[in-house]
Amino acid sequence: SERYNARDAEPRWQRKWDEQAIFVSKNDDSRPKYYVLEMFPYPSGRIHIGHVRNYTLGDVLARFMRAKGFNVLHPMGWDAFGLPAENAAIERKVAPKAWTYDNIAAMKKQLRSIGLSLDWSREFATCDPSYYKHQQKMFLDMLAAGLAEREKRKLNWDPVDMTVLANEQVIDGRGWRSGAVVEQREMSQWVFKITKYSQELLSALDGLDRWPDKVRLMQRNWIGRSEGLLIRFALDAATTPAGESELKIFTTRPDTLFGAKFMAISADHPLAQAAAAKNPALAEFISDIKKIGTAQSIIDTAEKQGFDTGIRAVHPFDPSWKLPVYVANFVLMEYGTGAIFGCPAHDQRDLDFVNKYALGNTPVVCPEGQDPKSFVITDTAYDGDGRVINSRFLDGMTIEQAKEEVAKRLENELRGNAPVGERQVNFRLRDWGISRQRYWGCPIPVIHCPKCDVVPVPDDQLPVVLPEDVSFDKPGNALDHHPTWKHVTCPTCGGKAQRETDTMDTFVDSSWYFARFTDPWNANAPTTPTVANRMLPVDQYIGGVEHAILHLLYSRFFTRAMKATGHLALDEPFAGMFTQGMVVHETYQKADGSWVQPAEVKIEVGGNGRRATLLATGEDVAIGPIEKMSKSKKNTVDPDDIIATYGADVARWFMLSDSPPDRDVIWSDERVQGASRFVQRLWRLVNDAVEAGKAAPATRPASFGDDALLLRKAAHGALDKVTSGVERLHFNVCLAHIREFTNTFSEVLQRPGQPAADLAWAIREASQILVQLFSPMMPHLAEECWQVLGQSGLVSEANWPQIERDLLVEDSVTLVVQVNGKKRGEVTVATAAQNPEIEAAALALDAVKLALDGKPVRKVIIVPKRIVNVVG
Ligand code: ANZ
Ligand code: ZN
Repeated sequence: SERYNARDAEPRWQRKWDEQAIFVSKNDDSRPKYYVLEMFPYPSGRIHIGHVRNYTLGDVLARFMRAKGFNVLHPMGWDAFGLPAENAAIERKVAPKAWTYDNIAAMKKQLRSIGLSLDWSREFATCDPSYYKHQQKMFLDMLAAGLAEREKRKLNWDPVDMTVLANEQVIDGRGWRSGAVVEQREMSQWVFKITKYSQELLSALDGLDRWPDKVRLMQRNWIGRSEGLLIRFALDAATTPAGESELKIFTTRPDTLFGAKFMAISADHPLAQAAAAKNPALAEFISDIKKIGTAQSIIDTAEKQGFDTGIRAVHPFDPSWKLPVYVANFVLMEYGTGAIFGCPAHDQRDLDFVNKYALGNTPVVCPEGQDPKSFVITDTAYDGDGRVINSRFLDGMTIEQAKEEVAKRLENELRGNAPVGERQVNFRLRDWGISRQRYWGCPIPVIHCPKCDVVPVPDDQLPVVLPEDVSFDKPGNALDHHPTWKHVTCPTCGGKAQRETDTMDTFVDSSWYFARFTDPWNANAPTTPTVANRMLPVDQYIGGVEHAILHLLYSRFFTRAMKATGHLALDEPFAGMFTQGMVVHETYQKADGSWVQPAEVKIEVGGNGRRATLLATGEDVAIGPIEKMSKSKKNTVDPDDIIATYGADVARWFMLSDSPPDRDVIWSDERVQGASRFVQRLWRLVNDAVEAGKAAPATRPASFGDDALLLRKAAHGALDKVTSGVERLHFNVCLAHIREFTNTFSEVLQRPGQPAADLAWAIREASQILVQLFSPMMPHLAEECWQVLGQSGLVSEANWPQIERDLLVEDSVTLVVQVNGKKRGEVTVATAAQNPEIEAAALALDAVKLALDGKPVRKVIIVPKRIVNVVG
């Protein structure tokens, strides 16, 4: 037979699938549903190899579940708003909309060439007004439900360009275009009240048992629940500005209260402001440390700095004990109360701080087994377990006991009318700021009226559509600069008013698209609840671990908000979550340090290992480390090139075969060529099998000879392994079983002579099973083979083969052999073997003879299929 020609076959089958609309799923289908979703792409212009991996993983599952009889929903769309479209507009003078939709068209063509079983009838882009209309409606619903609010937030302000900058537009503290030092400015922002669900979002993680543990852990840490105590420290009046009398702090370690050496407050704390009013040096310090911004990463790495305000706080258990109050750069106003007491012996930040300002430390928790007298802390704080020391009435307690004791005492102590201490649960999670001062996003549908304040845009005026006649000549928000768009009359009073010019964070767009896919045709509402409730949750969501925190958390919140506003009736959008690994590749570098693309390099494998030269000139290039594919290192491969050279099936097979889906896969041309050879091998095998199977009787033979049985066992064994492997997304393991089965199949086919009727029948059965087994992975080749096998219809529509369980029974069992209860070896015998045979095999073992040491055997006890115990 001729070579399999992917270039010819692949587009042909893709057209056929399209014409017959076999991947379109109907909402009124009575079969059980299965919703497979891969994270939808940003239309950057071209798909990259990571997309190919992501969508292939989902596609294998989708095709498999379809064959298993499920009504599979496997949709695709575009996460289409965002900054790159505006940058293109600035750099290349193309309108963001045109740029985006052109990219979508180009990428859709690429996606089609991969042969994915997608339901394109549900396609949408988040920048379609028919999508964001509903998002605007939901924003208004959330506003009415108290789930959206205005809040003052700090933003990056570029003082030269006079504009707000997105975080990614701030490079080393400077504006990307102006180069000016960026300032932090407070402005009113729209936020979603995700913190109303902090506890619920945390607790519900326990039920997400088909999520990777690491993702759940990342979410837990992000939500950051901590139990602690609020303590009101009295301030020493003589040192304190008028009007201030106490300092409230939040601590998770009240057990360390006797190790306190200082108090610290945030630069934004009202007490800091009050103290700075009379102290210019302090005011200057405050303005200095505010410049570094409030990003946690900066604060964690910046050197600890403080300024003694002169104010003294009084220890809650000792009126004569005064603690200095510092303004410190590591205390955030946004967490707890914006104030802490510092216990250097048991907190590294506090220790760094006291070591800088020579405030000393007293250890108050001593590790078990350590002599308290010799326990000193110098550079490393001790945050482990132990017994409380140096702490008066707490001495000898465990940390937990001491926490409880301090909480009890301070709860019961009143100052004014209020207790000095109060238990509190704190969360790190902040409300979700969704305002972006950018053009290419979903407009926030409110109007600001000087008389009526914030007025929602009436429903019948939705969507608030982005104007297209915008100019990017000026820095900042093109919506704001538009000559007319924002000037409107107030829907309430009819007076002059202005539209909100902020647009929504693009994370909002991706927080509900999975719900929209269930009924994207509904023009009147974001969802059709009966349909959404039936099709959701997504049974298997697949995407990169880089979205493990925010996107998933926002989607989980948004689902709850949609439930609260009547659009859905579930809490968790994704029942199963899978994070795929990256596609990585070697890097190549010329002597001058410039990076070279893999396609320009020739690799030779010789005695001294691998050597790389430039194809064009023959000059040597250095082989660098394997890294994530990136434009900067040029270690990318273009999916189009791969598909043009080898076909999509080869790319898919390679991606699936080389490592477990959750690990990184190293792109290797050599291995891709290996996959390509395997495709041809399968093609030949199937064609040979057709020949050999010609003599097969129409009905199943009553019995099978050895060769037929061997083949049938291999086929059904592989079927069993692949079936359970695909369900668990162990694709690389599945592929290994397919290869193994292929080997057995080839061997059987190579037996000389015409196969007997029973074998011919088994060959025909095996070839059908084989084609079906690899059809989720290599669907084009599978269709071509299916046709060669003389099957009517498409393999993509065929039911998954039935496993014959009898063929899976193991031929042999292995039993542990003991002598007088001690393990001495193992014997493997036929499953059908009788006791005398097993006994003989066990006694024949050298290890058994040795252990018996010439003593007679008194008894042999056999536990079927498990143990042979020889009693000597
Ligand atoms: C005294 C203490 C002693 C603390 C000790 C820790 C160890 P989590 O677990 O993340 O909730 N803290 C409180 N508010 C803060 C703020 N706004 N900025 C910076 N740090 C703040 O952390 C709670 C601990 O972080 C609190 O417990 C407080 O320091 C600090 F050996 O109080 B601790
Ligand atoms: Zn008004």
